[in-house]
Amino acid sequence: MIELFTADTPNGIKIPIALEELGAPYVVRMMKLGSPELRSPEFAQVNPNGKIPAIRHPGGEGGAPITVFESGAILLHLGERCGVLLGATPQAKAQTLSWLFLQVAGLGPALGAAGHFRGLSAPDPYASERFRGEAARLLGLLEQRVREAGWLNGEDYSVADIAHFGWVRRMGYGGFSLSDFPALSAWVDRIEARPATSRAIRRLSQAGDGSRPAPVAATAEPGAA
Ligand SMILES: N[C@@H](CCC(=O)N[C@@H](CS)C(=O)NCC(=O)O)C(=O)O
Repeated sequence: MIELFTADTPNGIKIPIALEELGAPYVVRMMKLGSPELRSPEFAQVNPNGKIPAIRHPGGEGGAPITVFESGAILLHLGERCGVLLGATPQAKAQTLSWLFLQVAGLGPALGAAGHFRGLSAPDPYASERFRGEAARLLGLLEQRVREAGWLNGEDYSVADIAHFGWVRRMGYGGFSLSDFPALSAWVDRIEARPATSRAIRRLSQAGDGSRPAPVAATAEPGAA
């Protein structure tokens, strides 16, 4: 069984959506952001960087668990294990990687920083404009891609769409409105209409906020991922 360490955030929702698409059984360990548990030695065994999302499952050398952190790495790891959600043709696979990396290295950090500086009691105009401007540019690029290609890899639904979905649906945090991005708005609706997405959103919302500490030290239950 896969253990998923997560929270109800734009990065945290990506992995349950992928797991639900794959039909892989998993147990949710909700982690409270800002809690000491994220920086604990036990959780460092799963993610030395002390952030969610991260996963742990059986299958490593000599019975050791396999651990993966960084949402983009987890999405690729799961897609490779199951041979799905990565694109069917060489060009679609290449595009899946490209748009996935643009999310984790580009839009995610830009929207996160735009939201952070926007939320300051005394906003710094330079920082606000820098990150808001970059996020706006990237959202414009995504809007164009989705309008022209449907799905981000140009062929079918993939981990690239899942990665961007978590952030695009929460673009309000960075001071943007989906109503200004009609193609992205329709793309969000299409992803939200997928049964796997509804199940993932429901599962996280029912899992609490991590106030009751997750048993990080527990070893993963036996069974194939
Ligand atoms: N690049 C990482 C970002 C992970 C990240 O920033 N996670 C946030 C929640 S969305 C977190 O764990 N914050 C808690 C902290 O930094 O203490 C990924 O894509 O997984």
